[in-house]
Amino acid sequence: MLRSIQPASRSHVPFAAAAILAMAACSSTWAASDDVTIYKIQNRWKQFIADAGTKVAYDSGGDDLKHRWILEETPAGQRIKNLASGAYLAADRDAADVRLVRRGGAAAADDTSLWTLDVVSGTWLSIKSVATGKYLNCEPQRGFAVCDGANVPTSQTWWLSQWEFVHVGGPPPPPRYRLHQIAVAAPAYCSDVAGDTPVALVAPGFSRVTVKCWKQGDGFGADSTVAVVDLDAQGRGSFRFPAQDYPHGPLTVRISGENGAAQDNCYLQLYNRGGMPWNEGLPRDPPAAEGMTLVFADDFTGPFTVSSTGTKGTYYDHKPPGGQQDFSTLRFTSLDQPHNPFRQVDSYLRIRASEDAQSSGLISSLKNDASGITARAPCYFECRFLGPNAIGTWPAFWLMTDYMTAYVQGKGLDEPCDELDIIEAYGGEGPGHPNAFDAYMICPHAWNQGDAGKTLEKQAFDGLRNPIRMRKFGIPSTWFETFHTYGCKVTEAQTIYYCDNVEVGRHATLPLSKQAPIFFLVNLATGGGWPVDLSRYHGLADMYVDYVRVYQAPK
Ligand SMILES: [Ca+2]
Repeated sequence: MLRSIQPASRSHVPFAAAAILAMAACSSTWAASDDVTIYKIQNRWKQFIADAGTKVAYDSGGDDLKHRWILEETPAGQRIKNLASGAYLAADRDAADVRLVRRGGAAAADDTSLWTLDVVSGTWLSIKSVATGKYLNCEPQRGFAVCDGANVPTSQTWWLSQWEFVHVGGPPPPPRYRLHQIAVAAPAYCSDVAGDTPVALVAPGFSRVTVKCWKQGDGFGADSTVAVVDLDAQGRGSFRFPAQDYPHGPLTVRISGENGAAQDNCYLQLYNRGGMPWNEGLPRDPPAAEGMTLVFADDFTGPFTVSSTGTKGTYYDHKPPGGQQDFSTLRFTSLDQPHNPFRQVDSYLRIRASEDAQSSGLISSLKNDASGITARAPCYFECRFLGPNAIGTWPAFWLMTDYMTAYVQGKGLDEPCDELDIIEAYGGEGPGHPNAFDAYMICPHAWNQGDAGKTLEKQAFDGLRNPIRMRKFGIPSTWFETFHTYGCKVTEAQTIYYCDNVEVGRHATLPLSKQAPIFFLVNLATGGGWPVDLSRYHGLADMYVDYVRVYQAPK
C-alpha cells in the first residue's frame, strides 16, 4: 500500500473547495433498518472499515454486521453510523485516531461525528471531518482508520483518503452529483442521437446553464446557442437538442454554468446519425501542397487495417517498434485485442479512450518491419480530426523521421531522428491544466543529435511562440468544438504548420527532416505527466479522425 503522489514535475489543484453533496433522498434519521440504504465502506485496496469497539478497523471485509454502515443526514453534514452497534464515526481534535462514539456522543452541539462527503473521482469519495477539516484515511497501515489527512484527495493523489460506499442492502442509493459540476443524465455520453433529442441535466450549485454547439455554415461555420436552461433548486433541468439542424457525425455540445467564482463547462460528446453533411471527407488539394502529388490518402471509408509488418495492413497500432515506447496512461491497445479502441463509424475512424477498459489508441504509418507510408521533403501531411477535451486527454497528429530502418538493422533506438508534433492538444481546464480552450502545442524535436540538435530544436521551438492560440489566427472554434485540418509542409528550407490552411508557425527545417523519410502518427493519448480523469464523462472520451493524406513533390 503506497501513498499515491502526483508526478513531481506537475502541479494539480483541481477543485480547491470540496463541497457538501446533496444526498437528498438518502436515509432519514432513525428510519427502520429495512428502509435505510446500507453500505460497506471500502478503501482503494478493497479493505472495509469495521466497528472495532472504540476504534475503526479496516480489513478484508467478511460479511458480518460490524462492516455495515448507514448515513444519517443533518443540515450540518452527515453522520456515519454502524448498523449493528449504533456507534458513530467521530474525529478527535487532539488525536489522529477515529473514534466510535455511542449515541450520547452525537448530541446536536457536538460536530465531531459530522462528516462531509464529496466525489473525488467516479464512485470514490472523500470523507472530511466537519470538526477538524481533515480527511478520513487508512494510513499508516496499522489496521485502524485515522483522520489526519490534511490534503484534498484528487483523482491522482491521496488514494488513502478515498472511500467507496458499496451498496449492500436497503433502497438503492441516489446518484451523487458534484457541486458546481454539470452532469448530463441523458442521453449517455458518447452516444448516438438523431433528430430532436431530449437532454436532462443535473448541475448542483447553478441556477442557469447555457448550451452551445458549433454549427455548419460558410467558411468556419458559426457558434450557436442551443438553449439557456433554468434549473430547479436541486440543479435539475432539461432542454431539447435539435440534432437535425447540426452537422452529421461527431458533435461536442458545450454546457456552461457560472455562479460567482464557480464555473464549469461540460462537454457532451454525441454522434449525430442524422443532421447536415458539412466538410466531411477529402477536400480538394490544399494550397500548401501546390506542385506536389498525392501519395497517400485515407478517408476511412474502406476497411480499417492494421498489421505490425508487411503490406497487408495500412497502419501499425503502437509506436514502433513493438509499442515499447508507448506513452499513454490509458494504454494503446491493438485492434485485435480485447478493448480494441478503434471503430470505423461512417467515414470516420473513432479512437476511444476508456477508463473502464484502460485502453486508448494510436496509429502509425510506419510498421515494425520499417515498411509503411513515408514521404521525403518537399512534402505535406494533413489530418482532419475532432479531439475530446477532458482531464488528461492528449490527442495528437505528429511526424517522425524513419528510425525503424536502422532499428531492424540492429542499430537500436538511439539513432538520430526528428519529431514534428503538428498538434499536441491537452484537455482539462483551469489551474493545474496545460491548455484547452483554443490552445494547443506545436513541438519540434531533434532526438539523439547532440548539442547541435538541442540548439536547433530550441531555436525552432522558441520561434513558434507556443501555445498556438487558434483565435489569434482567425480560427473561431477550438480543436474540441468542431473539426479542423492540421497540416505540416516540410521543405528543405522551412517547416511550416497549418490549421485550416492558415499558417500558424514555422521554423528552419531540422537537418534530418531535409532528407530522411517521414512517417505520421495519429493518437488519442492520455496523461503525459498530467492527471487523467474521465470520470465525469463516465470514463469515455472519443477522438474522430475524418481523413489523413500525404503529398510529396516529384523528384
Ligand atoms: Ca472520412
